[in-house]
Amino acid sequence: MLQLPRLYPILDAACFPDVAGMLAAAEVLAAAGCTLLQYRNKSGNARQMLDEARELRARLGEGIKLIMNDRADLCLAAGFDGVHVGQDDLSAESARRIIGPDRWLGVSTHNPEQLALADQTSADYVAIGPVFVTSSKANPDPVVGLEGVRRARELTRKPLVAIGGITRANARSVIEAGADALAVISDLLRDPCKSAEEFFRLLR
Ligand code: 3NM
Repeated sequence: MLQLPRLYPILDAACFPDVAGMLAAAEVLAAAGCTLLQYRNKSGNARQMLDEARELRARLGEGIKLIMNDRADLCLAAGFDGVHVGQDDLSAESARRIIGPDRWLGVSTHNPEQLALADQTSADYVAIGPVFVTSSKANPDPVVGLEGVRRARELTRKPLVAIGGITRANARSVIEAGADALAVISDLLRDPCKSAEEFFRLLR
């Protein structure tokens, strides 16, 4: 089974003024000690996404695990380490067929039914969210709260990633509810280095 780091930053292209800004944030996060990053781009076309993903790979080197959001094909093309699929993307098994047995596969879930189904797949980790209110996702599912994280923990032995509205202020409570790792977009944006270091300190 995977050993996920506590902090799982997501680089959402929409949160940066340009690609250079996103790449700079990625480098800062890597320098601060992050070893797992997800690249997310809900509005770019395939070519833009591949260019940006390859640039991330080139800048960050092989020492960091890079996960592609949604697109198993681009995961392979960019030399990423895994793909993360949502409920409207390829199914876990279809994504698995594309990426093969060794790359990481993550699946988003938003309720106990989805989580129990994801648990039966070959996913390497499952995500549950949104834990709290988030403004980083269009049309988010209903908030599951810490109770949703506890319930998810009861339903799977796979590594559990919590996502949605997670900040330094609530991080500890989410881990205590049973999450193995915290996926974060907004609370890493303003000062990625300081924020990542504070997350690490809080989650030790
Ligand atoms: N997925 P922030 S919530 C990308 O519920 C994403 O699956 C979610 O961003 C889910 O840390 C979310 O800024 C947004 O709240 C997370």
